[in-house]
Amino acid sequence: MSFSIGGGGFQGGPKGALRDFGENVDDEAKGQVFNSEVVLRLLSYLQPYWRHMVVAFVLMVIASVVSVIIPLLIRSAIDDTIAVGDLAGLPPIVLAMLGAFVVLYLSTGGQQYLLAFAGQRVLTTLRHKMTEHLQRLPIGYHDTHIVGVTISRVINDVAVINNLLSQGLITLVSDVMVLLGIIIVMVSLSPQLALLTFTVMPVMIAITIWFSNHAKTAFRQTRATIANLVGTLAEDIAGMRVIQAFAQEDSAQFKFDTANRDNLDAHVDAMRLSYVFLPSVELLGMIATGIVLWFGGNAVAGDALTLGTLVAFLSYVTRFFIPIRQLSVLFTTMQSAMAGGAKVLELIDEVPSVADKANAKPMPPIDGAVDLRDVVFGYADNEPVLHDINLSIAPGQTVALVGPTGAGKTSISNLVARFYDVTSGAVLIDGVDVRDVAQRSLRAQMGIVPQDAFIFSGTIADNIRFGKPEASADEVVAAAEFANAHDFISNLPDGYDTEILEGGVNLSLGQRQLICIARAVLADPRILILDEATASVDTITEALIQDALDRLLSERTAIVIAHRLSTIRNADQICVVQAGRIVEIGTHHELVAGDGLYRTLYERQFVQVEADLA
Ligand code: M5T
Ligand code: MG
Repeated sequence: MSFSIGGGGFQGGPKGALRDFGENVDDEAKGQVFNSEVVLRLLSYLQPYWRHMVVAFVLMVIASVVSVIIPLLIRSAIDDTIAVGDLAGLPPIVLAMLGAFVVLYLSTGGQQYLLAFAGQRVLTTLRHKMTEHLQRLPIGYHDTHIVGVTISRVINDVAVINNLLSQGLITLVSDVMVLLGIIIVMVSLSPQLALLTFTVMPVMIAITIWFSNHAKTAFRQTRATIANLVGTLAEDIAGMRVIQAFAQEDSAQFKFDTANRDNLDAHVDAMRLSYVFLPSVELLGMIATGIVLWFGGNAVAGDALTLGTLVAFLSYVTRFFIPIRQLSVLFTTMQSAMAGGAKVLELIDEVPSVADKANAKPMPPIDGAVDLRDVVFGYADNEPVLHDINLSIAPGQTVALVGPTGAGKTSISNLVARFYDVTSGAVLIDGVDVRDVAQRSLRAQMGIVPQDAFIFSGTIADNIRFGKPEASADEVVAAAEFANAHDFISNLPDGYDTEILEGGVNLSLGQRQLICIARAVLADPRILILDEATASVDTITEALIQDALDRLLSERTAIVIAHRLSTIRNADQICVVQAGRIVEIGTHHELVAGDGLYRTLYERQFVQVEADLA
């Protein structure tokens, strides 16, 4: 079983805060060992490799048969040559045994190679499918799912499935075959000795059932505690700045240590079970060997049995317990694979709540008219956060959304970009309902500069050309110049090739914003949505940003969630949003002349600023 979070790039966001990270493991409580629907669907992923699987199966049959035959060769060597003093027949048998070992070696190795080959490819395909689907799932899905759990599905759950597909199923078939083969040969060699061997079976079955039942809980516990451990660690690393700022290292460490100790306890419990179970199986094997040796020895002395048969029998008894042991371990593998498989399929089956219609056409080149008509919208059912929103934006206009926190400004912009669908009413762009066109063709013509300027790891140039990967170096520089970012970038030692760390932490907030503006400039969207950051930057950067914004906004339709007075003053329309409704619309001068919310906001927030600027 693998719990590792492979590779770098693990980002447990603050979304996971205060959640129970182990929650996804609860599914395993159902403890299904076999779920035909899950198995059949997962097996369908093996279909492209059916030739590999057929060859692996044939090799497995060969290996099983050969491993059952080898003790018979030993018997023949003893009874037909050694015991009768005729050593002439010995070399061919020894050669045959050597040959058998070579066949066993090649068939086992080949089978394992083929299974790993197919298994690893299925794993890659599944991860591809899952991330492809994740990209298709709307923002609403990602906003409501814990990052760490989603990662765990793509990494850990897929890995358990691989354990089952590549090793489990074949182990199951080959163990059962070997077991049956051994039983048949043992019974035909000596029914009495076979029956004597089987006397340990009831005990064997009893302890296997006992182990399987306890292992179910124990291994489930290890999975739950490791998920919790990963979650805690991810959250701590994501929140390190806050932990250190509030000097909470000790309490964070305590929380981690608790999770760490729970994980230790769970593993010790699981190991203890294995340490009881596996030696018990060995012990039973020894007892069976003893029984065979005692009664078989007597039979050989009484000439009722040949020495070779006894030796072969002893060899079978030893082999007999290996598949049994493997099968009981397989039981737990199957269990996690069923749970993991169900979770993987659940993700792949997740129906996007915002999806293209079957006949969705691409959005024609956008002119830039945006209309919201009688829009009602809520994130959760029956709980609207926007009511009766009516807003008409002519091509090229800049509309500023202002209003108290939680009023619904970001929600309005979410609808225009169609991150969510309206509950009722409609969002029209150039008169076309956004639900009637393909999402990607729509968003490809829109630029969104989010509140938290998101920077990817990579170079500055890569970040600027994010929306237009084919852009030339000259275009990148031109966009940066337009965005007033060129000066600071060229002052960096590596210029446009400066490597940016994850999250853009080696850039200042103002620098990150300038890069995001350059990114939007290069993508040259017809409609721009800008969620201005409230964080204050120094006055020079502020002026640079404002200057860049003025130019960026002038050529296209823009919806700006504005906090800067200068942006708001220059807007063609100002929309005052309050409690999910548009309560005032007008220009700065119109609204200041009135005595509504805008004027209050303006007086409270901006008059001082304006005095400073004057
Ligand atoms: C309006 C709720 C939020 C608030 C209301 C973005 C978002 C919001 N909400 C959700 O339930 N889920 C979401 O993903 O909707 O929120 P808003 O539109 O974000 O308000 P705002 O942009 O005007 O506020 P602010 O603080 O950004 O100025 O009840 O809980
Ligand atoms: Mg907002």
